[in-house]
Amino acid sequence: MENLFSVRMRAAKENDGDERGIHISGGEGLRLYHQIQELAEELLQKALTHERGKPDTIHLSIEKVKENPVFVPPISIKNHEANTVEGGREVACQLLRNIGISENSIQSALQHMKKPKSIRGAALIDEVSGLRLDQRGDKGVRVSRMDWDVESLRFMQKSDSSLVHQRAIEASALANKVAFYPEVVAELCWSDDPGYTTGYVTGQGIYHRIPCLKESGNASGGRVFFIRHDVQNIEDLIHRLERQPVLIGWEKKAFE
Ligand code: PML
Ligand code: MG
Ligand code: MG
Ligand code: MG
Repeated sequence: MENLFSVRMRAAKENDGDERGIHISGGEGLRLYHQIQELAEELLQKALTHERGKPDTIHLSIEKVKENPVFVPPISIKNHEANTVEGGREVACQLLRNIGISENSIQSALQHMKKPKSIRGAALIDEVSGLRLDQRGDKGVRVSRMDWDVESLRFMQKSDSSLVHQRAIEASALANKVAFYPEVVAELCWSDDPGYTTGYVTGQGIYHRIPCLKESGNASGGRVFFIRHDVQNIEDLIHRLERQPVLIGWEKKAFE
């Protein structure tokens, strides 16, 4: 039985008045000791060559995970079609309506996603009122300590061609962790990277990949989690989103 390590990177550009700077890129994974170097190098490469620009600070943190990870079986993936941003966003909005998210909340999420200064983590909003529930401002909630179980990913890749793209692999690991919590009804995401225009909606056990969620060249994006209206303890949910180690897949082995 081997220990797992959480390997995390965040890169930022300096910005007067904001000690954490402007977000450039982030990434992470859960790996065994002998795999740390490989992932750390990949993440450093990602930070140094990112299309959002050259960072002034790069934080790389490597930490032994002390809790046993929870295995979360992956949700299914559905690929949608759209040729225009209007069309892509309409697909996203219709999916959110079908999941039961209110029109107020959908509009509030879109306003958030269109902000020119995208936040580093996710915004948590009420599924009915659309009001922001976390108190994290520009930082948002960074979902952390999750990764695909490698064998489960290989298995999923046999039936789903979208899981060959590194982006889709990383984003779906995060989306699977988020969808696992019953307090989260749905998620809307598109990248803040100007060149990447595919995003997704998750809800009711499906990761819906949607092309054309923004114009190429646009650096606005992020994540919104729609939270059940009756959730009392938002801080407890935030703690699990940030700290609970989760492997996406089916359990075959145990870690000590
Ligand atoms: C990001 O990298 O910032 C988010 C990417 C979301 C879309 C991932 C996919 O292609 O499925
Ligand atoms: Mg990212
Ligand atoms: Mg859920
Ligand atoms: Mg990004």
